[in-house]
Amino acid sequence: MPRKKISLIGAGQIGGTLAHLAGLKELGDIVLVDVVEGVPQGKTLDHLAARPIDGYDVGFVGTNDYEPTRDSDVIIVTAGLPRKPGMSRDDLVGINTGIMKGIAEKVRDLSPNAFVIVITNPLDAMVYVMKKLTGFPKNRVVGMAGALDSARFRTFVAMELGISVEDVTAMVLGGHGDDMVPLVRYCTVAGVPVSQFLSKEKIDAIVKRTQVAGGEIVNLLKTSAWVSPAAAAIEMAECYLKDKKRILPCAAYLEGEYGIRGYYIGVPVVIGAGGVERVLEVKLNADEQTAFMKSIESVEKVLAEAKLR
Ligand code: TXD
Repeated sequence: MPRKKISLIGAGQIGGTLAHLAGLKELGDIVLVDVVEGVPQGKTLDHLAARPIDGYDVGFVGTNDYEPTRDSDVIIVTAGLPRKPGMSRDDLVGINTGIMKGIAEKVRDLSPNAFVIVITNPLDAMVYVMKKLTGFPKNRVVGMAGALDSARFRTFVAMELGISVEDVTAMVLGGHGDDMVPLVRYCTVAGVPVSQFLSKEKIDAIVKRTQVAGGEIVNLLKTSAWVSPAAAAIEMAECYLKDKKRILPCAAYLEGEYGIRGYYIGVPVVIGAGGVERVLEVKLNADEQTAFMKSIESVEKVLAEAKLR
Protein backbone atom coordinates (compact mmCIF):
# COMPACT_ATOMS: atom_id res chain seq x y z
CA MET A 1 0.00 0.00 0.00
CA PRO A 2 1.50 3.38 -0.99
CA ARG A 3 2.50 5.62 1.90
CA LYS A 4 0.12 8.37 2.91
CA LYS A 5 1.08 11.98 2.27
CA ILE A 6 1.00 14.52 5.11
CA SER A 7 1.54 18.16 4.16
CA LEU A 8 2.48 20.66 6.84
CA ILE A 9 1.64 24.23 5.79
CA GLY A 10 3.93 26.28 7.99
CA ALA A 11 7.38 24.94 8.86
CA GLY A 12 7.97 26.94 12.00
CA GLN A 13 8.10 25.85 15.61
CA ILE A 14 5.01 23.65 15.51
CA GLY A 15 5.49 22.64 11.87
CA GLY A 16 8.99 21.32 12.53
CA THR A 17 7.79 19.36 15.55
CA LEU A 18 4.84 17.97 13.57
CA ALA A 19 7.33 16.70 10.99
CA HIS A 20 9.44 15.00 13.64
CA LEU A 21 6.50 13.32 15.40
CA ALA A 22 4.87 12.20 12.15
CA GLY A 23 8.22 10.78 11.04
CA LEU A 24 8.88 8.92 14.29
CA LYS A 25 5.40 7.38 14.04
CA GLU A 26 5.91 6.60 10.32
CA LEU A 27 2.52 8.12 9.54
CA GLY A 28 3.48 8.86 5.93
CA ASP A 29 5.67 10.92 3.64
CA ILE A 30 5.94 14.50 4.84
CA VAL A 31 5.89 17.73 2.84
CA LEU A 32 6.98 20.87 4.67
CA VAL A 33 5.74 24.13 3.12
CA ASP A 34 6.70 27.64 4.15
CA VAL A 35 6.94 31.09 2.59
CA VAL A 36 10.42 31.68 3.99
CA GLU A 37 13.00 30.38 1.53
CA GLY A 38 15.37 27.87 3.05
CA VAL A 39 13.32 27.05 6.15
CA PRO A 40 11.39 24.02 4.82
CA GLN A 41 14.39 22.89 2.78
CA GLY A 42 16.79 23.15 5.72
CA LYS A 43 14.42 21.48 8.18
CA THR A 44 13.84 18.68 5.67
CA LEU A 45 17.56 17.91 5.46
CA ASP A 46 17.70 17.85 9.25
CA HIS A 47 14.73 15.46 9.49
CA LEU A 48 16.13 13.20 6.74
CA ALA A 49 19.31 12.72 8.75
CA ALA A 50 17.41 11.74 11.92
CA ARG A 51 15.84 8.72 10.18
CA PRO A 52 18.86 6.33 10.37
CA ILE A 53 19.21 7.05 14.09
CA ASP A 54 15.64 6.32 15.08
CA GLY A 55 15.08 3.84 12.26
CA TYR A 56 12.10 5.19 10.38
CA ASP A 57 11.58 5.30 6.62
CA VAL A 58 9.44 8.16 5.44
CA GLY A 59 10.13 10.76 2.77
CA PHE A 60 10.58 14.44 3.61
CA VAL A 61 10.25 17.24 1.08
CA GLY A 62 10.80 20.91 1.89
CA THR A 63 9.32 23.47 -0.48
CA ASN A 64 8.14 27.03 -0.91
CA ASP A 65 5.72 25.80 -3.55
CA TYR A 66 2.45 23.91 -3.14
CA GLU A 67 2.82 21.46 -6.06
CA PRO A 68 4.54 18.80 -3.91
CA THR A 69 1.47 18.84 -1.62
CA ARG A 70 -0.81 17.60 -4.46
CA ASP A 71 -3.20 14.83 -3.36
CA SER A 72 -2.25 15.04 0.30
CA ASP A 73 -4.16 12.72 2.63
CA VAL A 74 -3.71 15.00 5.64
CA ILE A 75 -2.93 18.71 5.72
CA ILE A 76 -1.96 20.39 8.98
CA VAL A 77 -1.95 24.19 8.93
CA THR A 78 0.20 26.21 11.32
CA ALA A 79 0.97 29.05 8.93
CA GLY A 80 0.51 32.41 10.59
CA LEU A 81 1.87 34.56 13.35
CA PRO A 82 2.10 33.26 16.91
CA ARG A 83 1.39 35.43 19.94
CA LYS A 84 3.93 37.69 21.60
CA PRO A 85 3.67 38.65 25.30
CA GLY A 86 0.69 40.90 25.92
CA MET A 87 -1.15 39.70 22.80
CA SER A 88 -4.40 37.79 22.90
CA ARG A 89 -5.06 35.00 20.38
CA ASP A 90 -7.73 37.27 18.91
CA ASP A 91 -5.12 39.94 18.10
CA LEU A 92 -3.88 37.61 15.36
CA VAL A 93 -7.19 37.40 13.50
CA GLY A 94 -6.51 40.02 10.84
CA ILE A 95 -3.17 38.89 9.51
CA ASN A 96 -3.83 35.17 9.99
CA THR A 97 -7.17 35.33 8.20
CA GLY A 98 -5.39 36.68 5.14
CA ILE A 99 -2.87 33.85 5.34
CA MET A 100 -5.65 31.26 5.73
CA LYS A 101 -7.41 32.52 2.60
CA GLY A 102 -4.33 32.00 0.43
CA ILE A 103 -3.74 28.53 1.81
CA ALA A 104 -7.39 27.43 1.55
CA GLU A 105 -7.40 28.03 -2.20
CA LYS A 106 -4.29 25.87 -2.70
CA VAL A 107 -5.66 23.13 -0.46
CA ARG A 108 -8.99 23.14 -2.34
CA ASP A 109 -7.35 23.00 -5.76
CA LEU A 110 -4.53 20.52 -5.05
CA SER A 111 -5.84 18.19 -2.34
CA PRO A 112 -9.63 18.00 -2.71
CA ASN A 113 -9.89 14.84 -0.58
CA ALA A 114 -7.61 15.83 2.29
CA PHE A 115 -8.43 15.78 5.99
CA VAL A 116 -7.46 19.27 7.16
CA ILE A 117 -6.36 20.02 10.72
CA VAL A 118 -6.05 23.73 11.48
CA ILE A 119 -3.83 24.91 14.33
CA THR A 120 -3.33 28.61 13.53
CA ASN A 121 -4.83 31.07 16.01
CA PRO A 122 -7.37 32.42 16.70
CA LEU A 123 -8.21 28.77 16.20
CA ASP A 124 -12.02 28.75 16.17
CA ALA A 125 -12.05 31.54 13.58
CA MET A 126 -9.22 30.18 11.42
CA VAL A 127 -10.75 26.72 11.11
CA TYR A 128 -14.04 28.38 10.17
CA VAL A 129 -12.25 30.31 7.40
CA MET A 130 -10.60 27.12 6.18
CA LYS A 131 -13.92 25.28 5.88
CA LYS A 132 -15.67 28.23 4.28
CA LEU A 133 -12.98 28.82 1.65
CA THR A 134 -12.14 25.23 0.80
CA GLY A 135 -15.82 24.30 0.64
CA PHE A 136 -14.87 20.96 2.17
CA PRO A 137 -17.51 19.03 4.16
CA LYS A 138 -17.50 19.55 7.90
CA ASN A 139 -16.10 16.09 8.62
CA ARG A 140 -12.87 16.95 6.78
CA VAL A 141 -11.99 20.29 8.38
CA VAL A 142 -11.24 20.30 12.10
CA GLY A 143 -9.45 22.54 14.57
CA MET A 144 -6.84 21.44 17.09
CA ALA A 145 -7.33 23.03 20.50
CA GLY A 146 -9.36 20.90 22.90
CA ALA A 147 -6.95 17.98 22.68
CA LEU A 148 -4.18 20.33 23.83
CA ASP A 149 -6.27 22.10 26.47
CA SER A 150 -7.46 18.75 27.86
CA ALA A 151 -3.85 17.51 27.99
CA ARG A 152 -2.90 20.62 29.97
CA PHE A 153 -5.81 20.02 32.39
CA ARG A 154 -4.74 16.37 32.82
CA THR A 155 -1.12 17.43 33.35
CA PHE A 156 -1.96 19.86 36.16
CA VAL A 157 -4.19 17.32 37.94
CA ALA A 158 -1.46 14.65 37.68
CA MET A 159 1.21 17.07 38.93
CA GLU A 160 -0.94 18.06 41.91
CA LEU A 161 -1.58 14.42 42.88
CA GLY A 162 1.88 13.12 42.01
CA ILE A 163 0.45 10.44 39.74
CA SER A 164 0.80 9.29 36.13
CA VAL A 165 -0.84 11.45 33.50
CA GLU A 166 -2.07 8.15 32.01
CA ASP A 167 -4.53 7.76 34.86
CA VAL A 168 -6.16 11.15 34.49
CA THR A 169 -8.96 11.66 31.96
CA ALA A 170 -10.35 15.11 31.26
CA MET A 171 -12.21 17.10 28.66
CA VAL A 172 -12.07 20.81 27.88
CA LEU A 173 -14.88 22.18 25.68
CA GLY A 174 -15.69 25.55 24.16
CA GLY A 175 -13.50 28.03 22.32
CA HIS A 176 -9.71 28.04 22.46
CA GLY A 177 -9.61 31.10 24.63
CA ASP A 178 -9.30 32.05 28.30
CA ASP A 179 -13.01 31.22 28.75
CA MET A 180 -12.58 27.60 27.59
CA VAL A 181 -14.59 25.12 29.68
CA PRO A 182 -12.67 22.39 31.58
CA LEU A 183 -15.41 19.94 32.61
CA VAL A 184 -14.47 19.19 36.22
CA ARG A 185 -17.47 16.89 36.74
CA TYR A 186 -16.16 14.56 34.03
CA CYS A 187 -12.51 14.62 35.10
CA THR A 188 -11.50 11.28 36.63
CA VAL A 189 -8.45 9.78 38.31
CA ALA A 190 -8.36 6.06 37.52
CA GLY A 191 -12.07 6.33 36.78
CA VAL A 192 -12.87 8.04 40.08
CA PRO A 193 -14.15 11.65 40.03
CA VAL A 194 -11.30 14.05 40.73
CA SER A 195 -13.41 15.74 43.44
CA GLN A 196 -12.69 12.71 45.65
CA PHE A 197 -8.98 13.55 45.58
CA LEU A 198 -8.74 17.34 45.39
CA SER A 199 -10.49 20.18 47.22
CA LYS A 200 -12.71 22.62 45.31
CA GLU A 201 -10.08 25.32 45.82
CA LYS A 202 -7.34 23.17 44.29
CA ILE A 203 -9.57 22.16 41.38
CA ASP A 204 -10.59 25.77 40.73
CA ALA A 205 -6.91 26.78 40.66
CA ILE A 206 -6.16 24.01 38.16
CA VAL A 207 -9.11 25.08 35.98
CA LYS A 208 -7.82 28.65 35.96
CA ARG A 209 -4.25 27.56 35.18
CA THR A 210 -5.53 25.42 32.30
CA GLN A 211 -7.46 28.37 30.85
CA VAL A 212 -4.37 30.59 30.78
CA ALA A 213 -1.76 27.87 30.20
CA GLY A 214 -1.02 29.14 26.69
CA GLY A 215 -0.38 32.65 27.96
CA GLU A 216 1.81 31.33 30.80
CA ILE A 217 4.13 29.81 28.20
CA VAL A 218 4.03 32.89 25.94
CA ASN A 219 5.11 35.04 28.88
CA LEU A 220 8.06 32.71 29.57
CA LEU A 221 9.08 31.82 26.01
CA LYS A 222 8.02 35.10 24.33
CA THR A 223 6.26 32.90 21.74
CA SER A 224 3.62 30.15 21.77
CA ALA A 225 4.07 26.58 22.85
CA TRP A 226 4.98 24.12 20.12
CA VAL A 227 5.70 20.62 21.43
CA SER A 228 2.31 19.97 23.04
CA PRO A 229 0.31 21.59 20.22
CA ALA A 230 2.18 19.42 17.72
CA ALA A 231 1.61 16.29 19.81
CA ALA A 232 -2.12 17.02 20.00
CA ALA A 233 -2.43 17.53 16.24
CA ILE A 234 -0.48 14.35 15.47
CA GLU A 235 -2.81 12.45 17.85
CA MET A 236 -5.72 13.68 15.70
CA ALA A 237 -3.97 12.89 12.41
CA GLU A 238 -3.11 9.38 13.63
CA CYS A 239 -6.77 8.75 14.56
CA TYR A 240 -7.73 9.62 10.99
CA LEU A 241 -4.95 7.68 9.25
CA LYS A 242 -5.41 4.56 11.38
CA ASP A 243 -9.20 4.77 11.70
CA LYS A 244 -8.85 4.69 15.48
CA LYS A 245 -12.29 6.17 16.25
CA ARG A 246 -10.99 7.83 19.41
CA ILE A 247 -12.98 10.46 21.23
CA LEU A 248 -11.10 13.75 21.35
CA PRO A 249 -12.22 17.31 22.11
CA CYS A 250 -11.75 19.21 18.83
CA ALA A 251 -13.06 22.35 17.19
CA ALA A 252 -15.86 20.88 15.08
CA TYR A 253 -18.51 22.51 12.88
CA LEU A 254 -21.85 22.32 14.70
CA GLU A 255 -25.23 22.17 12.98
CA GLY A 256 -27.57 22.08 15.95
CA GLU A 257 -25.53 20.05 18.40
CA TYR A 258 -25.32 21.73 21.81
CA GLY A 259 -27.86 24.20 20.44
CA ILE A 260 -25.19 25.75 18.20
CA ARG A 261 -25.45 26.15 14.43
CA GLY A 262 -22.87 27.35 11.94
CA TYR A 263 -19.86 27.75 14.22
CA TYR A 264 -16.72 25.81 15.04
CA ILE A 265 -16.36 25.15 18.74
CA GLY A 266 -14.57 22.62 20.93
CA VAL A 267 -16.70 19.54 21.57
CA PRO A 268 -15.99 15.80 21.96
CA VAL A 269 -15.89 14.11 18.56
CA VAL A 270 -15.09 10.66 17.17
CA ILE A 271 -12.16 10.80 14.74
CA GLY A 272 -11.65 7.89 12.34
CA ALA A 273 -11.18 7.27 8.62
CA GLY A 274 -14.24 9.40 7.99
CA GLY A 275 -12.58 12.35 9.68
CA VAL A 276 -14.88 13.91 12.28
CA GLU A 277 -17.34 11.03 12.19
CA ARG A 278 -19.63 12.09 15.03
CA VAL A 279 -20.13 14.87 17.55
CA LEU A 280 -20.87 13.48 21.02
CA GLU A 281 -23.32 15.52 23.08
CA VAL A 282 -22.49 15.26 26.77
CA LYS A 283 -25.00 16.54 29.30
CA LEU A 284 -24.01 19.91 30.77
CA ASN A 285 -25.41 21.26 34.05
CA ALA A 286 -26.56 24.87 34.33
CA ASP A 287 -23.13 26.28 35.26
CA GLU A 288 -21.37 24.32 32.51
CA GLN A 289 -23.97 25.42 29.95
CA THR A 290 -23.54 29.05 30.98
CA ALA A 291 -19.74 28.80 30.67
CA PHE A 292 -20.08 27.02 27.31
CA MET A 293 -22.39 29.71 25.91
CA LYS A 294 -20.01 32.43 27.18
CA SER A 295 -17.20 30.73 25.32
CA ILE A 296 -19.31 30.64 22.16
CA GLU A 297 -20.01 34.37 22.49
CA SER A 298 -16.26 35.04 22.41
CA VAL A 299 -15.96 33.06 19.18
CA GLU A 300 -18.94 34.87 17.64
CA LYS A 301 -17.34 38.21 18.60
CA VAL A 302 -14.04 37.40 16.86
CA LEU A 303 -15.82 36.23 13.71
CA ALA A 304 -18.01 39.34 13.66
CA GLU A 305 -15.08 41.74 14.26
CA ALA A 306 -13.13 40.08 11.44
CA LYS A 307 -16.27 40.33 9.27
CA LEU A 308 -16.07 36.59 8.66
CA ARG A 309 -19.80 36.05 9.10
O1 TXD B 1 -3.80 25.08 20.33
C1 TXD B 1 -3.61 25.82 19.35
N1 TXD B 1 -4.38 25.74 18.26
C2 TXD B 1 -2.48 26.84 19.41
C3 TXD B 1 -2.12 27.38 18.05
C4 TXD B 1 -1.31 26.37 20.17
C5 TXD B 1 -0.10 27.01 19.99
C6 TXD B 1 0.20 27.90 18.83
N2 TXD B 1 -0.99 28.29 18.10
C7 TXD B 1 -0.80 29.01 16.83
O2 TXD B 1 -0.18 28.20 15.84
C8 TXD B 1 0.06 30.24 16.90
O3 TXD B 1 -0.63 31.30 17.56
C9 TXD B 1 0.28 30.49 15.43
O4 TXD B 1 -0.86 31.12 14.88
C10 TXD B 1 0.39 29.07 14.86
C11 TXD B 1 1.79 28.62 14.56
O5 TXD B 1 2.59 28.73 15.70
P1 TXD B 1 4.20 28.52 15.55
O6 TXD B 1 4.79 28.63 16.90
O7 TXD B 1 4.49 27.32 14.71
O8 TXD B 1 4.60 29.82 14.71
P2 TXD B 1 5.92 30.04 13.82
O9 TXD B 1 7.07 29.32 14.43
O10 TXD B 1 5.99 31.50 13.56
O11 TXD B 1 5.56 29.27 12.47
C12 TXD B 1 4.61 29.78 11.58
C13 TXD B 1 5.20 29.56 10.18
C14 TXD B 1 6.42 30.47 9.92
O12 TXD B 1 7.56 29.67 9.60
C15 TXD B 1 5.99 31.35 8.75
O13 TXD B 1 7.04 31.64 7.86
C16 TXD B 1 4.95 30.45 8.12
O14 TXD B 1 4.23 29.91 9.20
N3 TXD B 1 4.02 31.13 7.23
C17 TXD B 1 3.52 30.55 6.13
N4 TXD B 1 3.73 29.31 5.63
C18 TXD B 1 3.06 29.04 4.49
N5 TXD B 1 2.21 29.90 3.86
C19 TXD B 1 2.01 31.14 4.36
N6 TXD B 1 1.18 32.00 3.73
C20 TXD B 1 2.68 31.51 5.55
N7 TXD B 1 2.70 32.65 6.31
C21 TXD B 1 3.52 32.38 7.35
